[in-house]
Amino acid sequence: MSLDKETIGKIATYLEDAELNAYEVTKITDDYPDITWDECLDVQWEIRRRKEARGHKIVGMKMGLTSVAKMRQMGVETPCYGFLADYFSIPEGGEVKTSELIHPKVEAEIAIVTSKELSGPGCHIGNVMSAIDFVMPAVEIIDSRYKDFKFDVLSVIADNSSSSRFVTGGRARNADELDMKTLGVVMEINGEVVEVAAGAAILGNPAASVAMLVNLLAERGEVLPAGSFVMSGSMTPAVAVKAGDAVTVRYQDLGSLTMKFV
Ligand code: OOG
Ligand code: MG
Repeated sequence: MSLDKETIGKIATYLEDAELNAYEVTKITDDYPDITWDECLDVQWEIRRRKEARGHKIVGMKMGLTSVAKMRQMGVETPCYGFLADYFSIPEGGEVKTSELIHPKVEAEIAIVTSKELSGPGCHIGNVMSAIDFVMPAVEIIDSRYKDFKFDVLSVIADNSSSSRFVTGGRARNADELDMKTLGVVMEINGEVVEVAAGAAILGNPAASVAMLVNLLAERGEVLPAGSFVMSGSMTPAVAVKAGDAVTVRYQDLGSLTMKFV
């Protein structure tokens, strides 16, 4: 089956309206059971185009479902990607307004900022390692627009891979000062440790996740420009949060990140 431009636009409106007005919708594969991977990406790129047309800047990319912990939690075994718009960014120590979100969850991630353009196909971890400007800690706040946070890989790709908010900062480090595989992370909510993990949870190494992103972008004739900020995916299962929660994520060698849900 192939969906025409008008239908792609209609699905983009359906999902972006749900994001902007913070309400749940049924997953798109219920209405379009034959929708393809490429068409779901067409929807995501159309949502991105519309945000840019309204004056928003795209400030980074994210990979999702790159750890076994996340794949198990969501019942989806295929990694996905999404974009980060300027208004997704919450300052370190800042407040996340739950009234703007549906059912937020937090994820502990490692972000990589690149110094060179990366292009696929055939991009591998070595290419990424040689293009790392620095590494930063990041916490993603995901918020699926789908009812009960349940979806399949096609639906989630169209929904910009549940992207919603993120916090970064901490202590940026050069890649040669770190072992990203053994880099440990501790997530605390209201002072209680809720998850612990290490960088190897991300496809063996967070840099492998960036290589995968580059190869997925190549399928659409896109490259990852120099200076890109990329979140490599959650090392831990995502943890649901509510107004009143204080979240601290402590990273080995990268400092810590805090935020408050209001
Ligand atoms: C999809 C996005 C997952 C991650 O880091 O694994 C993701 C979801 O679980 O809603 O951002
Ligand atoms: Mg994530």
